[in-house]
Amino acid sequence: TTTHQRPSKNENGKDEIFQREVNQVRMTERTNLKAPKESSNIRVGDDSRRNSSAARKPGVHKVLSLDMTQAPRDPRAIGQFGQPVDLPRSHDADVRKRWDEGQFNVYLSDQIPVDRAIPDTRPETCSKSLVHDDLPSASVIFCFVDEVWSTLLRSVHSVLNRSPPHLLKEIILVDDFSTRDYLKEPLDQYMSQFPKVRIIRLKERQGLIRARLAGAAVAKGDVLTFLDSHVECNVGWLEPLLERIYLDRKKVPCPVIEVISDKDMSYMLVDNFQRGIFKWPLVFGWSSVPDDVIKKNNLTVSDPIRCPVMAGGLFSIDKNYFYELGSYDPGLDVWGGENMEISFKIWMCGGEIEIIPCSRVGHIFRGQNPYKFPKDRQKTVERNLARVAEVWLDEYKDLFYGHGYHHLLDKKVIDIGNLTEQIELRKRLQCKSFKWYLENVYPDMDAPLVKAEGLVFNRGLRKCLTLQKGSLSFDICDLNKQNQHFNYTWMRHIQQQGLCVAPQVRKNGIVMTSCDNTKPELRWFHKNSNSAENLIAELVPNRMCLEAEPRGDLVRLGPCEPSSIFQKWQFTHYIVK
Ligand code: LR7
Ligand code: MN
Repeated sequence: TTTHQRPSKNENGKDEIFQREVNQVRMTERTNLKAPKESSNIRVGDDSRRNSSAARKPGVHKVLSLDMTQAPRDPRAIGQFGQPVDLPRSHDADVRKRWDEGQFNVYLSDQIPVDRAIPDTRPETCSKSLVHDDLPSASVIFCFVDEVWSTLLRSVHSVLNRSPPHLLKEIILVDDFSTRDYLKEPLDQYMSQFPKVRIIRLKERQGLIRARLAGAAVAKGDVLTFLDSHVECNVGWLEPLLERIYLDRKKVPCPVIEVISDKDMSYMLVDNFQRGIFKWPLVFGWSSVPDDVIKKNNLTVSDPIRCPVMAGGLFSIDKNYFYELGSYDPGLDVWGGENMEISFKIWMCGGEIEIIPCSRVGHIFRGQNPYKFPKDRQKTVERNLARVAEVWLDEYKDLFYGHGYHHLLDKKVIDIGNLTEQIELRKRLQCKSFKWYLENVYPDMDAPLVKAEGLVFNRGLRKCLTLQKGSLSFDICDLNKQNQHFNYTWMRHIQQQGLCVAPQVRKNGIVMTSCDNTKPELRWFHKNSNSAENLIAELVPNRMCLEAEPRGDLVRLGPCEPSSIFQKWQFTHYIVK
């Protein structure tokens, strides 16, 4: 097992990396495949199956593993069968020169057949599993902006060649205002040989979220299947997805997303039992299904895996259900956050997200976005996430803001736009709370509502902060005294009920005021540790600290002095270290 690293979607500047375990796949016996007999050969665009009695008969059949029956056109081509290509060093300059066109090895991709074979990485039982004959049909939607020619074509060919024709209603290519010439007439020309492929051109750059909505709006199939434009669908990928929706239209199945190497273009198998999760502040990642969940449910490698969140790019959803859910928040711009939005929406409003191990699609993971953002990239993504947090996270949104996004609360700094419709939608659908989601869908998630709580002990006085008749003083520490209990929150408030400790700069005093997330002056820096630490007023100039007056029982604001024990404070419980 090797480790494939790719940057996470964390946009707050930290270079957090989520790792996806991958394995190189050996050449399979497919290499020796002979040309198939005519009869077993189902050609692209051939709809004859629809009218055949076999397809009409109610019942089930084995998943169709279409192009397994066909030998590839050119078995000796490089990259064939998904094998890694090690170009001689003499090509390094060419590789480098073209890298930025797609943020992967474009030079190599252009030399690999657009309809190459890839290894069948499904668990063994998959090719024998049964699906219904009367599955819903799918519209496959690819959105792209300035996608590389060879990868866009490979994506389309993999769908055409590996989807049962009677289930593939159409392929919709949504051009999100690309600038490259080859994506204009040459693309129209090329795709005109495939009656099922339609191209939609957006008149201005909309971003992938609104581009998907534009594709969905014209789709004629029963099911929408969204894919990124640099993927390769594996054999038998479609039917297992449609089968889940057939069984329950509120299931939202995702294929296993495998890794196409950005360097050598090899197709790599990922580990079993991986699911999509998030960490704060709404950073997507992969993690193993907890062992107790596998044991309790007797999960085998081919069973669907319930996922707290989806990666975003690759999934099928019943078209009507997609619209019942209010589709995507159309206020989300360009890239990012929409996977969180749709995931919370699906789970909280009665649906389910699953990864289907018998459905596998390779995706080129890239280190950077190869296209420009109309506005600042970081600002775009954090604005999207703030919209999601405001609509879906309830009281847990403090955890989002508290992980490096405090600045988003200042309405003068960023305008996250109008959310009335999204909030209305959530009410109308009678969706459950985020607390319910955490408890029922993602119980292993760590989501404490406060960072520290309990008594606030001052090391100098050896007494505790006490709130009496609206003002702060000290008293002998006593866990039974409710007026000595404070929370240190994600907003960095020192809080009792709705009241917050606030610095009064002119008098070097301290007052209690109503807590308000948008007021940075109510925030205190405090290192969570088991020794007493300073409480530093965030917005006050010249670093001022909360301190106890050594002789009185008063609290005041003083210039921070690292050695002063009267400025050292300790909460009873530190929930977050
Ligand atoms: O403005 C844009 N317009 C577009 O049409 C920006 C992008 N796009 C297209 C783009 O050409 C591509 O086909 O949208 C698709 C997705 O963009 P990528 O490939 O740059 O996204 P990604 O693979 O880096 O990121 C993942 O997260 C995104 C968050 O908004 C989307 O949900 C992507 O679909 C998603 N990709 C996957 O889930 C594949 C697995 C990667 C992971 C995790
Ligand atoms: Mn992608």
